[in-house]
Amino acid sequence: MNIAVMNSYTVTEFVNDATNFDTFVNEWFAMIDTNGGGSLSRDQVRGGFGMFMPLGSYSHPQEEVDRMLELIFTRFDEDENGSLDLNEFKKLMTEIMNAVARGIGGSPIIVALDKDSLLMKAVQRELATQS
Ligand SMILES: [Ca+2]
Repeated sequence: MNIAVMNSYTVTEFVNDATNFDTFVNEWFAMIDTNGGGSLSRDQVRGGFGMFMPLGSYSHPQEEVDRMLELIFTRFDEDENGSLDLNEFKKLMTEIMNAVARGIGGSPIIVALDKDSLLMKAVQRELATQS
């Protein structure tokens, strides 16, 4: 667990850094696409939530997760083939990070982060660009 200071800028800059964000999205996609099929099924996305939102996997009842998956696929499975390809997944990740940024707001906050968490990457990037 690391302590970091961040605000919405930390996250939006991370998303706006296209090369960096693409790498990040590709890494997550590869990690969630456990069978290397090149697209993510509902079960894989469900598993993915456990990885990037550890809170969700324990504190949210199954129906809530199902409802969230339903919403995600309705909105982001643009070709309606029942799975998310890399492009669709990238839009989802962009949306999630922007939602996180709005939640944080413009004032600096102190957060405790696991080293592998989504936000940790954003913080590390900000620190790297400052030095
Ligand atoms: Ca699709």
